[in-house]
Amino acid sequence: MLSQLLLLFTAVLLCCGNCAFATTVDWWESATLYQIYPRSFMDSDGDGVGDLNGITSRLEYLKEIGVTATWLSPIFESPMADMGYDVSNFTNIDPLFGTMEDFDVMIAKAHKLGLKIILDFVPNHSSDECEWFQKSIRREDGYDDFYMWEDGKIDSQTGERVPPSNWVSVFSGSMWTWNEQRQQYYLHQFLAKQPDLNFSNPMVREYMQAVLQFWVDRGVDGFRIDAVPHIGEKQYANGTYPDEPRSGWSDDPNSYNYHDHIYTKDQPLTLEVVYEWRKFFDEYKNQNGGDTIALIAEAYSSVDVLSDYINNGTHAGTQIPMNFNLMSLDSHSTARNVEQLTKVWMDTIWERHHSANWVLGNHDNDRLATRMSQRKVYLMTMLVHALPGTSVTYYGEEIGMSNVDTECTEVSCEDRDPERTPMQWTNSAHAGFTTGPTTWLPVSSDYEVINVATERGVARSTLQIFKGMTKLKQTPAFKAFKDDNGFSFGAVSEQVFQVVRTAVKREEYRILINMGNSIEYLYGLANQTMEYVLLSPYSPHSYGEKVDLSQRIYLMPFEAVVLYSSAESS
Ligand SMILES: *[C@@H]1O[C@H](CO)[C@@H](O)[C@H](O)[C@H]1NC(C)=O
Ligand SMILES: *[C@@H]1O[C@H](CO)[C@@H](O)[C@H](O)[C@H]1NC(C)=O
Ligand SMILES: *[C@@H]1O[C@H](CO)[C@@H](O)[C@H](O)[C@H]1NC(C)=O
Ligand SMILES: *[C@@H]1O[C@H](CO)[C@@H](O)[C@H](O)[C@H]1NC(C)=O
Ligand SMILES: CC(=O)N[C@H]1CO[C@H](CO)[C@@H](O)[C@@H]1O
Ligand SMILES: [Ca+2]
Ligand SMILES: [Ca+2]
Repeated sequence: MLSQLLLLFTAVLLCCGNCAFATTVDWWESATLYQIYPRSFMDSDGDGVGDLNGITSRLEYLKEIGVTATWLSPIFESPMADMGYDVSNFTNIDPLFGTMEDFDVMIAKAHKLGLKIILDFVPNHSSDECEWFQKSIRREDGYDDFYMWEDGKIDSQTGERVPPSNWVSVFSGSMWTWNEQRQQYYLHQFLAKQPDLNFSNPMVREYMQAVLQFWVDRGVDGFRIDAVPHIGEKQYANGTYPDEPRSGWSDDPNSYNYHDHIYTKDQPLTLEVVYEWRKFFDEYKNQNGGDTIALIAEAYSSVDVLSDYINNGTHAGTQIPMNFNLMSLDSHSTARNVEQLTKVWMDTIWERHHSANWVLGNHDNDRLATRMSQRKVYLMTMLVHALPGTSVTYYGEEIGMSNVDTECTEVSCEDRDPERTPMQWTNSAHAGFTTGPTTWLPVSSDYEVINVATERGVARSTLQIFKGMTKLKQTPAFKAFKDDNGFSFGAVSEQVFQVVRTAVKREEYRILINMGNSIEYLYGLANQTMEYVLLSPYSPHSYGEKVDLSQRIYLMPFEAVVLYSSAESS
């Protein structure tokens, strides 16, 4: 009897261990995420700058291409010293993008269409023009410790006042800037115009939580948190700040790479804050109902650190710490390189949390077509949607937009402008982005060929492949990815990457991607016959054609295919 009970117990325990993952898949776990850079998506009023009404007018497009949720780069009130990543009021819309009413209309329409809206939250700092910072300079009641103020040290040799530590900001130069009025240094991990908030201060935490609440009350479905690792800094109990050691990667003491950032990145305080936000969202959902609020983190950190951001064993944090590994692929990368990069994630994060996401690009990096070449865009599109988990696409990548040579203008002079140019909608003036005479950044010269309207009409365009893949993501075989044997993937030759997705009822999809420029022959891949259901531009195969995988099969250079079989058909 006792042993039977024990057996029963063990069975239950085992099942909890394994089956907890096998049950339901929450919306964010297999979502198709899409990043919009609001300045460049769609202009509604002819001033050449994208805006909220523009986005609202294109929500049907997002629906059409199978997007689950879109995250918007910052739309908050800002002096735009860092393109909106310097927020002066966290609960106001910048007039450049529209009004709060425009925002409400956008959210309402998105929800009606079944789309979710995720906002970019920039907590590591505010603009120096934020009222909080102004109050802090004046040491107004409650705001005294809102930012990171310090007297600095007296250099024993020169007798001069020097910053409290040797820390170098991400954009180079000291992380500490002297403020004449307050007669103290303040800390800024980024620009001097972006003073860091003091997250050891309970009032700061309270204010930032109130900001999050403000937006979820307005219907926002999640947040992408900017620059997460930079939230907390190390300070000793005696009030001093430890200098950071040399990294050996740079000889320029003013460069961010000069130091190893062991005291200004991924500090325990940062994890604590992330856990606090997640707790707040979970409680909010428990009280108000609705879907899970997603917390996405931008953190260029190691997988071990990312693992702790998700869950450190006792506390849950971000559901989606963005996985930037695939962004290191270039035009020479092979299927084996893809395998190595995916393995890094699967061996740690998947092992520990059964969670995966794949990011191909964003507003801080070269476009996919530029990094890997135009004809590999659809290969990567197939890859990120074939892999289990969440896919993240930067606007314009679904049609294969490239970097554009931009020149400095009064509005912007950024080395990151080339990947931020206007979305290419049609082959008419300004690619249909605006009805006005100019655009804030130039439209790519390739817009007459690479645009939504044209690609919509071509059966095997990059856009149609994107749509085909997002549709597959909705099938049981793709949704069942937490079950044992739900998927497998890896390189089947140096150049061919394979992903197999299987549903419980023996429905199977097999995605084969040839990353190389020669014909690839594969022998005895599986003991079954499958059917071609999705084909890349250079494929000589046709839809509905059958292929016997126990025999030799071939893939043309840069060919990618999706094969299908079900228990009935084989
Ligand atoms: C932000 O703007 C709102 C509305 O104008 C205002 O009520 C609030 O005090 C502002 N907050 C800050 C920090 O300036
Ligand atoms: C941050 O706030 C805490 C709590 O209010 C305070 O003790 C600490 O001195 C502040 N830190 C800085 C660098 O101002
Ligand atoms: C402050 O504490 C740290 C760590 O315990 C120590 O290394 C440092 O020398 C102390 N500094 C001063 C000025 O007491
Ligand atoms: C997880 O983080 C929390 C909050 O920072 C901490 O109190 C707890 O000890 C950590 N748990 C583990 C297992 O490290
Ligand atoms: C990682 C990183 O640098 N993220 C953002 C943090 O904030 C700065 C300054 O606002 C942005 O430029 C970065 O993109
Ligand atoms: Ca506009
Ligand atoms: Ca900080």
